[in-house]
Amino acid sequence: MLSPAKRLRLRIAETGLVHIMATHSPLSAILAEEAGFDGLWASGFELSALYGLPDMSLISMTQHLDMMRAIAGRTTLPIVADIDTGYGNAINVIHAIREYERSGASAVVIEDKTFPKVTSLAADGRQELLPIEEFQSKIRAAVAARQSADFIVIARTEALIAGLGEDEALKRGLAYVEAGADMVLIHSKKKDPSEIESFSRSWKGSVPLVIVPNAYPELDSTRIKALGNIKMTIYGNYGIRAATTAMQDAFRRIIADGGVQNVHKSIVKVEEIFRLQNMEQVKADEARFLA
Ligand code: SPV
Ligand code: MG
Repeated sequence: MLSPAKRLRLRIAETGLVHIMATHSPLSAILAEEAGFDGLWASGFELSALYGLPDMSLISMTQHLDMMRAIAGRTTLPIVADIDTGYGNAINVIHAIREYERSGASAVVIEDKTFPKVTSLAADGRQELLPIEEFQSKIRAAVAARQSADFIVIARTEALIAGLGEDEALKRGLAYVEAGADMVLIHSKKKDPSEIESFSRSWKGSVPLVIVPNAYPELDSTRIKALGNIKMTIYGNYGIRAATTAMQDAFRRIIADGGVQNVHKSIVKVEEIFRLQNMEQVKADEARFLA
């Protein structure tokens, strides 16, 4: 049996572009697996939102790890864990890598912001970056701490998010490759893909790129593949947004209708939830062990 990390590496090599869906719960992970994604993004933004909190280093590593373990227990897909800034300095990163790898992650993304971070897409968010050398040390620490060579360390630069421009972003990306990163995630909050496409065309690094097309949704797989060096796309907040849309719609209709008499026709039946809960297995176990 190949490890999930090995399978993720093979899938990247085979397809040239893996599609990674954001999750905030085991249920959302099961739905992403059934829909056909290549892997899961254990998103900090989504888990923060699930708690009704902003994505600003308020969720602890323990909370995020607990959820990631619960997700790993209900899916066979590889998990890319969003560990934000790595929860501190290089020493914290070593601890985080050990914990996440042991808990079933196949990859981590670490970003070059200072702790505590501010969510990337907020207009006028405070975006402060670490000095390059300090972040290189965190990447070196991550690479040294992994047990399996298949575990993927992704370095994320927030240079474009911080408004520092493409030259700084390229410089940082190359420095992180030199420190041992397996892939570089380039993020942008510009409402069109021009910054990302330009970065991709200028990228001379020896490792492939990762993107999170949240702000520029028109960058679809055909356009991404045409760029040639982006091998992973993460659908960063689509799980929690889809869930929010569905709940807002159903909850408002129940209030408006004065009951559930209409809404029940447009949502899944409880039998579908039983299926997702694996109730069949419970029934079989009952027959076998409780008879
Ligand atoms: C996340 O999903 O937690 C991310 C992507 O890091 S973003 O929120 O766009 O920064
Ligand atoms: Mg995040």
